[in-house]
Amino acid sequence: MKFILLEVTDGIGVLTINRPESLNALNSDVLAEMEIALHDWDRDDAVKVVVIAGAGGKAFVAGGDIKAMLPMDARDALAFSRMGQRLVLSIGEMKKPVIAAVNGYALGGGLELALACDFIYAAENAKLGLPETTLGTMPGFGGTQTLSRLIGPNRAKELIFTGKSLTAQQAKAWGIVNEVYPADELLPKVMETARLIACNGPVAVATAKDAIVNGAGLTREDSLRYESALFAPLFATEDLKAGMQAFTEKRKANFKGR
Ligand code: CO8
Repeated sequence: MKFILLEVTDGIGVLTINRPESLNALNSDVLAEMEIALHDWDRDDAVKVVVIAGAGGKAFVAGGDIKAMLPMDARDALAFSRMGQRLVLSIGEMKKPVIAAVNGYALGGGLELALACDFIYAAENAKLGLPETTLGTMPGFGGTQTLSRLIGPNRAKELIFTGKSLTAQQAKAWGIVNEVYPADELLPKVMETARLIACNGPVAVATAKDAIVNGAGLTREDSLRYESALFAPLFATEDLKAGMQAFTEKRKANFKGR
């Protein structure tokens, strides 16, 4: 891989976008490498949780690569947007939880990528926004949909129409970011949370993610039916018996992922 770094420690895969000279801007090569890496990790039992970060300390991702987008025509733009959206959808479909560690700028496609993750922890220096309209374009990597579903259409419109950025604390107040930490504590805190998740039953975590992601578009009744349909088969897993048995014996369960 040329533009991403991959490291697995204690069941946690850290994918670091590594183009610091361009503030980790996303071009089609970065997207292609991410798609392959995430696909592989989702099938790898050694990886229980995924963290996405940006190299260099100044940015998570400062957006789609403006220099790569400038010469695009409408056909190229459609292909680029669909490629990015495929990545967004695949993160939602992954069995493994994906946490975004936002250090510095998460702008445009960078915020859209972070929003595609299951949740975001940010450093105090983070700046989050969708400045695409300041460039004469608009979010094309899922942002119009993910942001308005997360914070409501009115706040999403304000951010997208003005292109202004939020500080990490403002983004937390708006429900975009779960937690904010000093920059040097961000990755350790993300890893701490990832380790907590990695201790839990992998099938249960994956199934809960499925219920939340795929139940969201259903009617209330259908979503509850969907939840039950996912809940019931967990009782046929070894992990559920191991988890409940361990509780009755006042010890920690050792989950096997089946
Ligand atoms: N694309 C390409 N290069 C970038 C980008 C970017 N988005 N952001 C920064 N860079 C480059 C700069 O050009 C510069 O390179 P060079 O030294 O060769 O000139 C280098 O990174 C460092 O950047 P700056 O010198 O500008 O650093 P500053 O600290 O002065 O400013 C900012 C930092 C404020 C983040 C500034 O770089 C900036 O405004 N960047 C652009 C932010 C932006 O507008 N992002 C949205 C882009 S559009 C988008 O994301 C649409 C995506 C939709 C589809 C995606 C599908 C996958």
